[in-house]
Amino acid sequence: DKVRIVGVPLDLGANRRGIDMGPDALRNDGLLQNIMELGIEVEDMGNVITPPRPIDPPENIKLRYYREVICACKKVRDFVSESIDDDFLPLVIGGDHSISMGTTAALSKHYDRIGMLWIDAHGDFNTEETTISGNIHGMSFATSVGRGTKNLVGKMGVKTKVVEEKCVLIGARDLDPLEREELKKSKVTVLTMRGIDEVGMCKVMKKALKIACEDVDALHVSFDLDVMDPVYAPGVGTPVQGGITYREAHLAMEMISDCNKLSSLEMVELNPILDKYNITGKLAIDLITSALGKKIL
Ligand code: DIR
Ligand code: MN
Ligand code: MN
Ligand code: MN
Repeated sequence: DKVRIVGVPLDLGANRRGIDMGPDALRNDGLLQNIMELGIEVEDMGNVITPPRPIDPPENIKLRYYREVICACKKVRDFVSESIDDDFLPLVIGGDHSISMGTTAALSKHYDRIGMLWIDAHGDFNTEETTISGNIHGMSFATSVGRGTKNLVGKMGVKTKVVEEKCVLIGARDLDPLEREELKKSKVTVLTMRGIDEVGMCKVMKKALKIACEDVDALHVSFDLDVMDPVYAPGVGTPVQGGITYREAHLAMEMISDCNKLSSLEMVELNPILDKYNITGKLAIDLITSALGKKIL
């Protein structure tokens, strides 16, 4: 097994400063060492260059800084694509969640049928038409399955191979009204916090993996740290009460590792400025190692 790290210090897809420091915080907390200790070869491609925050206010308030976000995502696409060419599993560390548009574009160049787990308090299923905030990190799931306007969809120059019916949203508890309606009409399976409360993470993950791992040639896992309960992950841009616990998150990652289909992993929305004693960064590293095969026994 070989892993290549792609850092994306982007915060223009979100509305808060600080997320751009996520990738370096993870490195400082020992991301590489922790992966190496698993006996996995790991390379760090460093951070992609992201455009500076423009001085002028965004020209389209329903799609804030989309030119800059697209520019950064193209670089993510190229780094991730090169990693796959070189037989490395891409580990993309954010950065705000808009970077998924670059990752899924790269995967779409290499695979024909991609399943995806989107682990997030939010749906990220907005489009330019449904968004309230205008922040692109709330649109990256929709864009990755080809939904939305031409201002985002197709901008990576690759037709998406992420299959909507092979996508599962896990841990959702904060959906915007129109986003919610679009999700319900879509073929995405939504496994909410209520479902986790009712049947437990094990059953939820079994169902999710059955959908996203069978009859696909790649599995992408996109993990937004705000899916965690803020008690365990205070260092995120948009914390939401009532999230998953430390153990539930680990169980999910261990089950992902066990399915042997993982082709790429994203860990996003770490905000070191809001973190307390780096617990969110350290949690992110623990979760990454679990997904990469770390076992208790
Ligand atoms: C909200 C928040 N639904 C939006 N989304 C976030 O801006 O569209 N996603 N924070 O992670
Ligand atoms: Mn290639
Ligand atoms: Mn998200
Ligand atoms: Mn989120």
